[in-house]
Order: sequence, then structure tokens, then C-alpha cells
Amino acid sequence: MLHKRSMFALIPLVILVAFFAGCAAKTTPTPTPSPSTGGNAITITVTAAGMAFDTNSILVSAGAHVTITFQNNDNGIPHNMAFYTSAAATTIIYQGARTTGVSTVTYTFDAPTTPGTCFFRCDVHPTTMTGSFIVQ
Ligand SMILES: [Cu+2]
Repeated sequence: MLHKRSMFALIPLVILVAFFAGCAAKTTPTPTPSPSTGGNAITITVTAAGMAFDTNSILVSAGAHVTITFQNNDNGIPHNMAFYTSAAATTIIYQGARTTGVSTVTYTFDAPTTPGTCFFRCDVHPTTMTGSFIVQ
């Protein structure tokens, strides 16, 4: 009688162990999404030399994670890259730190999620160093 009762007591325990073993086997680790490895990342190099950018147009996808390597080759002269929603330069998208040449800085920011033609410039030379920041 005592032996029979022990057997019944064991059954739920066996089921419980089997249940947890099954869960563990079926559970696979879920990869953690990383913002920097999204399919919408772009890396650009822009050079400032002779008081000018080497490009007057930068094209990115909407919402792209943008990395810009900014090379300032003008010895002793500060430049930066700043991105605005329009040429009026009233609404900042991203304002890169000024850097005095010769130097290199890296800027990272997310492009607007709405397509459109925006604007970039050097804030130190806002009338001569300008370009279109095209979000598509
Ligand atoms: Cu400048």
C-alpha cells in the first residue's frame, strides 16, 4: 500500500520534469536587434579643403543611421557639418561639432524618417560651404 502511494506521488513529478525539459529544448535565444546593424545604415566620407566641401549633395534613405567621417584638411581653420530641415537653417536635424584642421571627426545621427530635400552647411562658413541633404 505504501509502495503504491509512492508511485502515484512520482507521476506528477515526472510529468513536471518532462514539461520543463520540453520548454527548454524548444526555446531558442532571440537575437537582440542592434540599431547600428539595421539594413538602413550608411557611412559617408566628406572632406573640407580650400574652404569648400568636396560634395554639394548627400543622399540617404529615410530614417537611415548615418555615419559621416568628416576630414578637415584646412590647417588652422575650423569647420563642421550641420544638417537642417531647410536652407533657412532654423530647424536642426544634427549639428556636428566644429573641428579645427587638420583633423578628422566622426558624426553619427539618424536621418529624418520623412523623405525630402534638406540642407547641410558648415556653420562657420554658412554662405559658402553648403549643400543638399537629400532624404529619399
Ligand atoms: Cu567651414
